[in-house]
Amino acid sequence: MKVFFTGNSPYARRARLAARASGLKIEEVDVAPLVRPDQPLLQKGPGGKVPGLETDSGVYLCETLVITNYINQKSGGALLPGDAAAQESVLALESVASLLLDSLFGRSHEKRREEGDPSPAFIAKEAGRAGRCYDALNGMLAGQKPALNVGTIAAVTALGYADWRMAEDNWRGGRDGLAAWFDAMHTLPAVAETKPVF
Ligand SMILES: N[C@@H](CCC(=O)N[C@@H](CS)C(=O)NCC(=O)O)C(=O)O
Repeated sequence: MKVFFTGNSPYARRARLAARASGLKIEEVDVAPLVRPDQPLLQKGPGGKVPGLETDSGVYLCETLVITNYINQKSGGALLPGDAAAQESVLALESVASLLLDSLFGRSHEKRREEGDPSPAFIAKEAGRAGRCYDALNGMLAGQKPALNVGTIAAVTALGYADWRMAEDNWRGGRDGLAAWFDAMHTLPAVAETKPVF
């Protein structure tokens, strides 16, 4: 199995963390830069985005949630707890963190758009959504020990992306429990090794 990534992609980081936590043998293939005529992912599917995953039988998968779900299934459930209630909590965490990352990613691109002025209404709406997500993550993760599952992988990645692209959100402000959890997660080698460089 192969996971295709580029260095600072928060979506690809989720797939890489899932790969490392799964216990499976998964090769990580750096396909940067994505913008070039011979971009290799376009040979595999129409999207050309990271992450991508090639299965052992040569099928190509895209979209982070599909990929992490596939890795979890192939690993026999290494990325989700077995207990039904604990599993639902992890999925609830993954869903909030996923929508936070989508919101941050969209706002970051709106701020950096190359043509025309950024939309203040769009930026304000997404900033409000991100604030609610930070609060929800604080409630879910304060006091939790570091561990890798689909929920914590999505959360640490979204917050790492916020540090890089949305420092003005100051997500740590008034959320000491979430900040302590985030720091503790970086004692895990996989998390420290995949941290975005900025
Ligand atoms: N919905 C996709 C988003 C992935 C995504 O947007 N990846 C970015 C890098 S962070 C990308 O590949 N961008 C290249 C492009 O837009 O062509 C997912 O969940 O995997």
